Amino acid sequence: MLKKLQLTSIIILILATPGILFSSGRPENGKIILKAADDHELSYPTTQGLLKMASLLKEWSKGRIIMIVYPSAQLGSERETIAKTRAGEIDINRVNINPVTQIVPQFKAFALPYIFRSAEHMHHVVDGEIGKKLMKYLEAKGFVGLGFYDSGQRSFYNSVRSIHSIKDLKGLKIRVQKAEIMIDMVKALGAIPIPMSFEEVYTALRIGVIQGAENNYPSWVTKGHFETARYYTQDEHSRVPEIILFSKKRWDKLSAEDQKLIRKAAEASIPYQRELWEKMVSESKEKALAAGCEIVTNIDKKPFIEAMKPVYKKHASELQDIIKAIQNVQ
Ligand code: GTR
Repeated sequence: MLKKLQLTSIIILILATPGILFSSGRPENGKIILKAADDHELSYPTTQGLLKMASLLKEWSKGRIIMIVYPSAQLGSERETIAKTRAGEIDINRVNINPVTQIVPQFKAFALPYIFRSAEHMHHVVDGEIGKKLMKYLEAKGFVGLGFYDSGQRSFYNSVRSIHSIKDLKGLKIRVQKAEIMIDMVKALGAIPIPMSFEEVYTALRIGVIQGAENNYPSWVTKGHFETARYYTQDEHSRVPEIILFSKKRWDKLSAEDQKLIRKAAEASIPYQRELWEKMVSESKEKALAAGCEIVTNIDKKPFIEAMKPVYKKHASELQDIIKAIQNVQ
């Protein structure tokens, strides 16, 4: 199935690019060329979501709006692409909410440990009024938010031992995204947080600079982390979504009709991404088990939830209204 997706993606990319490969991103012959970044490979659900958006845009604009998707962090790490998007060098950027919390702290509400009860709860929150409200804060920082993709639950994995309780995490060097809330979360559990970019994790695990990391099943597997970090414990400490950002600098130069079309294409790609996501989670889990990895699913989460109190105290005290609103969403 992945091979089929990859082939489709390559075909879409080729169809979407004739004659514009070396474009500066500015309109040529009336065409609008949009540069899009993702740090996952072509077959990953988020990149596939962007490719869906690209093909819809091309179809609906009759070939006038061309979106070129650059996968596998070709345009830089998340932190770099976020800066480039703000500067208008990248038009569209699919990133995780964790690094965005460094720019728009209100988004910490979506990154807080155990804030969402389930995938459905998260969908209702991010797709509803709360999601729209938080997206508005992006504009003053140079971004327009187009929608949220799924990223499932994040859990710990490591190369040393299987984790059955918090004490098993003690002293382990765990890579985290460059986001204070993640650093504090790992500290609160007695492990040592090591912030580094996603692209460095594979080698860092191999050479033993870190002993573990935390992520969803698909990232653990597609990035090859499972080859070294063979113990995964489904503690599900966060369910932080992905977001599609558009550069405000570039957005403001587009006509209202084109803005509408782009929003519509992004929205239409969301259910597609979420469907692929579900499949990818089970495929990744199966692949890791077949490779002999150990997965712990029956962990008591109560002590983990309890241990997160300092994280809430430090990061959520100004977010009480949003947190209440999230909890009230059914
Ligand atoms: C993944 C996410 C990536 C990146 C990565 C990380 O779940 O899809 O964009 O944020 O986590 O841990 O850096």
